[in-house]
Amino acid sequence: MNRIALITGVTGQDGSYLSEFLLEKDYEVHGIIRRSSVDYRERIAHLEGHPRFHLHYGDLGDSMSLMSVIGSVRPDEIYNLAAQSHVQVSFDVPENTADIDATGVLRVLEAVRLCGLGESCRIYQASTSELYGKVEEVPQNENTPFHPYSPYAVAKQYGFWIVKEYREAYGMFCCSGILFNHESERRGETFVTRKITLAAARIAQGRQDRLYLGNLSSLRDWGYARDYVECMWLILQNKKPEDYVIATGVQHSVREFCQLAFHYAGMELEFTGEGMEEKGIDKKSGKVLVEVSPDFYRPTDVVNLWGDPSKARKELGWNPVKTSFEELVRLMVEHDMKKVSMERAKEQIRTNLEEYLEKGIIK
Ligand code: NAP
Ligand code: F7E
Repeated sequence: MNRIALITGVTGQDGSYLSEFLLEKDYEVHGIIRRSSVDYRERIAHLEGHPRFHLHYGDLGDSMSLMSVIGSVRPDEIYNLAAQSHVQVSFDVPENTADIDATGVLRVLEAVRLCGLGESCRIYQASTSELYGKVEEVPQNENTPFHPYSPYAVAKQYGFWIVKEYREAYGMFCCSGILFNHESERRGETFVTRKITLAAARIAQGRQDRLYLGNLSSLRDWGYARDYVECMWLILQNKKPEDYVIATGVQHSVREFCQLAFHYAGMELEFTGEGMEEKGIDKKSGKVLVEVSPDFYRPTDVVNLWGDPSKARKELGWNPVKTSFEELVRLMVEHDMKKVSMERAKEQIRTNLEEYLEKGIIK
């Protein structure tokens, strides 16, 4: 019998990698998707039609849909990855963020309990280093106090504690992975890493003049998403339900990410000036390629995230540095250089076709 996993947030960056990972491990994988007026399943399109991959409509804001899917699928493992996951956006939609990222977790836990699966179903909750927020200790581990510093982080803090509560009150096997930033070729295009790699590729190919960013000095512990989904699975295979910090243990600034990404795209950046006046200049041409814009500053920003993955390394046998920072940036830039080339080629073909149609060369 194949084990059955249910993934909320299956269309997201992590959901897509986790689906691939679990299918390779012979799981039957079910995913919850939202109805959308446009097709937003690009990341999992290659999995649709797989005999062990099934999608169900549902929403973390809708208890009935969760009860219905969980009750019919009766999963052995649930990976609750669904969330309004953008920190800056959480300042614009704080109520929705709280509903999905906080109460949504409670809805999943209650649905499992009410469907009579409390003793058999293991639950992974996608928690976050944003809980450390205005950090009280560097680097951060499982014992570092939380100081959430955005509506997103406050909502995720509820998610963390309600998971712990269900574990202690009902003896359920539910755990949180406190994951530090993890990126990939599938990262959403408005997160800083992907925004940078796409811009570097567009600038290198003459499709964009300049990149505008916010706080260049912000520090992050960036890992590779493909490596991190393995840890989600390992956490649920553990003997005891426990929470784990998942990070690389290596820290870099947004500025450093930028310099490396532009380097892989064939440009060497030099940063001059300070604060809002800081600029990234192409050493060869002297052109300003990166500027700071107040639009990308947050009302409160988390600026010093650095994880200590010792517990995960020791207890789960997980390798936190499988993919190095340099390799991650290179992978993302290479992917985006190809993506931009493809876009250019498609546009050229469209222009040629339009011209041929206009001239009557083709009908
Ligand atoms: P992502 O790419 O933004 O994906 C989020 C997923 O949640 C998407 O599939 C989205 O569906 C779904 N979703 C949003 N609202 C929903 C709702 N109301 N009902 C059902 N599904 C909903 O995020 P990610 O980077 O894969 O992250 C996965 C999880 O890990 C999130 O919970 C995030 O907060 C957390 N996390 C991420 C990181 C990181 O660095 N990536 C670090 C720590 C924690 P649509 O496609 O329909 O929008
Ligand atoms: O910002 C700074 C920004 O949006 C990183 C989510 O997956 O990881 C992610 O949240 C840093 C911040 O990610 C721009 O101020 C500068 O300090 O890429 P980000 P995030 O906020 O760390 C955590 C762990 C999660 O849980 C979340 O779900 O970069 N920054 N300039 C910028 N950020 C953005 N987005 N855009 C800029 O132009």
